Amino acid sequence: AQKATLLIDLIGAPTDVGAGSRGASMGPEALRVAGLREALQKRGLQVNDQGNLAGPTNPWLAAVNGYRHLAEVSAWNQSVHTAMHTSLSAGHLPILLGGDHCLGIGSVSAAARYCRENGKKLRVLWLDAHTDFNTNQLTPSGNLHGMPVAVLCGHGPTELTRIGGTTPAIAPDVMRLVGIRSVDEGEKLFVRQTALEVFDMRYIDEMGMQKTMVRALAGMDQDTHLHVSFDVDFLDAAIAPGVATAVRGGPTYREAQLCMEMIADTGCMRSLDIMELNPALDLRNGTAELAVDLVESLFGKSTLARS
Ligand code: Z70
Ligand code: MN
Ligand code: MN
Ligand code: MN
Repeated sequence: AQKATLLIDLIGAPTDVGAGSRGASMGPEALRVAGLREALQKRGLQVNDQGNLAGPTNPWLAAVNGYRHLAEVSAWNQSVHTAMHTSLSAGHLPILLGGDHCLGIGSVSAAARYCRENGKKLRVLWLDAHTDFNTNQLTPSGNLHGMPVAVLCGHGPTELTRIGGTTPAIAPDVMRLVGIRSVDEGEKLFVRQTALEVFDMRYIDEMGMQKTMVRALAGMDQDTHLHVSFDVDFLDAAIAPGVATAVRGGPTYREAQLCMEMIADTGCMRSLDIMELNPALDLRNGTAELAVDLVESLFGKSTLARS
């Protein structure tokens, strides 16, 4: 019954200002070409494609004070924050079509603000090869897509840390990072100090995806708003070449599908990001099609009828 009334807003954010290579700006259109809206409609969901947000172009400049394109990243995140918060406040389920993962700042801060305003508990599932926990002191690149988790936890420039109205936007203990296999040296220590809950690939290899997801999703209830931030580089490089930094040793199709199915089973997901898809590096839009397939699982596609 709830499903019939659930309205999905697609919000495109065509930019790569936070990335180290160009092309994620084409992500929203690639997801549309791969049939995202139609796939969701086939699941009985109502979908409103809002089109794309507007923002500054990518100036492609060097880092200043450890940040590349801080002003542009801030502008894009302000727009994303407003669009996501407006959708949530209307009772809709927003899906952010990235765009590089720096936009997780605007998106997660919107979910956090919505939860604060409506007395809900927040859980954030960060599906990624990377922890995205760099600061301007730790970053090897200056690329802000390597910093959104740190910014959300209050570590970063005020232009970004205060986008959600309060700093920090989230407490580190609402985060669960899954699929991690690439962390920079300085970043490792900071992740450890912060006691971020990380389910890295070694953990998944030893425990299996099923037990991993039971743990990552533990402790949620009907008052929990689950935000899923899906960096497409979460997936193994062999099945998802259409990302800027494809990292080997990631979840297989079967592991990723189980992960998505178990998220769907909670019934708690209320917002979603699909990030870092880079059509310039993809093969015949195959990574976009794979992302759409996995999003179908996120919204309850299953092999057999479920009770
Ligand atoms: C590296 C950095 C990164 C992608 C995040 C990489 C970060 N840790 N790459 N998402 N695609 O530059 O901070
Ligand atoms: Mn409405
Ligand atoms: Mn990421
Ligand atoms: Mn990543």
